[in-house]
Amino acid sequence: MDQIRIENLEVYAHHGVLKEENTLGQKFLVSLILFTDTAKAGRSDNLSFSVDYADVAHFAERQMKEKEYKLIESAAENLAEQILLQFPLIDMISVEIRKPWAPILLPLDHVSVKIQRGWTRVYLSVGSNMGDKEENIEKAVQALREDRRIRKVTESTRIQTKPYGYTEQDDFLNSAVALETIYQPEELLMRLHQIEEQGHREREIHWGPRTIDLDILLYGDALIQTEKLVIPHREMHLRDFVLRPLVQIAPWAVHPVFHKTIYELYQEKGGQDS
Ligand code: PH2
Ligand code: MG
Ligand code: MG
Repeated sequence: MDQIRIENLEVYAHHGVLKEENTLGQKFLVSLILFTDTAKAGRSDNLSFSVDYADVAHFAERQMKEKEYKLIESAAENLAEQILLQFPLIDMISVEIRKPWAPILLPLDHVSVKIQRGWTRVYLSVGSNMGDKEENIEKAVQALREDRRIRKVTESTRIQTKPYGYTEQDDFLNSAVALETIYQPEELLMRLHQIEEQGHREREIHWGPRTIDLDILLYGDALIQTEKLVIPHREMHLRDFVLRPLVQIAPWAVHPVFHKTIYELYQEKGGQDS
């Protein structure tokens, strides 16, 4: 991916854990790498197809001065997020913040943090088998669309499916959703739980009837296995009600464990109910 770099932007600000740092302030050096496709701007010589580095630099200086943080980690996190939200052509950003005058009573060049953040493509499975199923799904998708940390939401068609697993329950309405997000995986999980709660999801029987269920299938090509979260979803490749809508919107997405496309996984299942 192409890069636009802003190196060692000097900003006088007041971040710090120590009181002297907050009252006196000190010099910060901010370096940004903007990952963005410059081809169209390059071919046309037209700035409107690119990101104006002057705008980004001024925006960054304002962000660094406006809010005060104890940690340069927080200053960097905030700066990365605000720039990603403000400049949609930036897919990913590296933010480095240096403190050349860090008051630690020892000589040093500088201390710094450097982080990389960006928009990650995510696929969700959506299901409902209680109440007004269409409306439950519609509301959940609407909530995703309205979240500023989520963009480019597209939904497959909604299909009626037989309950898989615990079968003594009503048929499901299922769909798949593609989106991009700047939420970290666990943050996204918490946000989805929030949307489920707003849809009056009651967690009673495991795999039982539910008004709305939002499951993360893929998060970029991340492999995650914690107590709370397993990505890729551990059974996505086995479930027709997941693959059938997903293949509509992401046939060439690659499962990062099996190294197979969604299309291949769907074909292997033979499009059969499972
Ligand atoms: N979700 C389950 C269990 N079984 N069956 C269908 N057809 N659709 C679902 O969304 C579904 C299911 C657990 O989340
Ligand atoms: Mg589920
Ligand atoms: Mg779930």
